[in-house]
Amino acid sequence: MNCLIQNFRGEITDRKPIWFMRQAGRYLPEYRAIREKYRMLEVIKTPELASEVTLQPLRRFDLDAAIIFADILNPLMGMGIELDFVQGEGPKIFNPVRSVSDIDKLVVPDMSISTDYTMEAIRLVAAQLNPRNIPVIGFSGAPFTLSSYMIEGGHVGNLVNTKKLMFNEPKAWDKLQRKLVDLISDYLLCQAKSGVSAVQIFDSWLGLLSVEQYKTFVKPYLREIIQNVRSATEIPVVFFSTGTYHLMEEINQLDVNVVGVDFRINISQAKKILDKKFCLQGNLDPLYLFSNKEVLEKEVKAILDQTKEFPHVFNLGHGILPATPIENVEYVIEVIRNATSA
Ligand code: 1CP
Repeated sequence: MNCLIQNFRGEITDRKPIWFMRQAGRYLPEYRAIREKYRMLEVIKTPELASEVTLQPLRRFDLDAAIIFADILNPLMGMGIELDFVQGEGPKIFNPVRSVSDIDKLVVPDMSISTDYTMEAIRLVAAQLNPRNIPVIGFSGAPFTLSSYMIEGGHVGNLVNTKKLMFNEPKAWDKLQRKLVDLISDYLLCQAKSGVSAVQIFDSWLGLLSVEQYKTFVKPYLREIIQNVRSATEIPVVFFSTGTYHLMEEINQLDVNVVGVDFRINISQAKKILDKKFCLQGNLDPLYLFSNKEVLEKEVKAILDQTKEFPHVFNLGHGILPATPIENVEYVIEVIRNATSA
């Protein structure tokens, strides 16, 4: 079995598994070359291009997994959400969801059809990587983070519209969450059928909620998705969020295999709060990739020292940034490979 999957399943291995969130992206010249010719959505919707971009970082670096190239937002197009990725601005939604009637209009499509392009990209990548014993990771946004984009219409900011809907119209919120539970469960299970070896749920903006808000407006839906996935497939499930130190006791109750830890938390501290059963993933601050080699090495080694005694997958504490120097990505991997025995 691949060392990443072994750790995800609760084993400690000699080889430290490594992958980076957003490992396919603008910091790679070969990615920029593709993006000069094709729009973001074209890359996502063309299986050969999505597969090519997914494989790019694995040609350069000694990584232990690929993450399928897509975005958390494109699956929403099948619901009737109109969106695009605007150069320099990030995602933009042209028909944000603000009222009960907007929510009523949203459909829950069959994801094997509406995101057939991603399923085909997964099959293409898995055909290349599985013979080399390298797993493909699938993913989805979590209902809360997806809702925040759907409601705000783009970058989430302080969530003013999202919280307004949550607080003033809890029934409408529930209706939206139920549609997203069905969509996300179907999406993740389709990815499992298409050949991913693990799935990661991104709840990137969860840290903007209080514990009570989490319990009321997020927890029941998240639990249902995890339950749906776990009861239908054996593949490990990763839960990633940021700014959620105050929610660790809650995250501890999720029935997932792996907790993605962001860079704000000391990873050994996170381990103390969380049950032994979890593998942890993370958590180098992506900004250390802009520092000098001495600082970078010290920080990488600090994470290695803290994670010797439990299942752990090395990753960043959030996505890799577009201006990241490639040689520093190489250096992180070199430090890890030299410091650990395999
Ligand atoms: O080429 C470009 O200019 C597009 C930049 C880009 C890329 C490379 C976007 C727009 N999305 C992606 C790919 C992507 N997004 C992946 C691919 C696989 C990989 O990791 O290599 C993944 C897993 C995502 C997930 C994603 N998209 C998240 C969750 C993770 C996180 O960073 O918190 C979020 C919040 C998004 C929304 C999004 N899409 C793109 C941008 C710039 C953003 C963030 C916008 C914002 O700040 O709100």
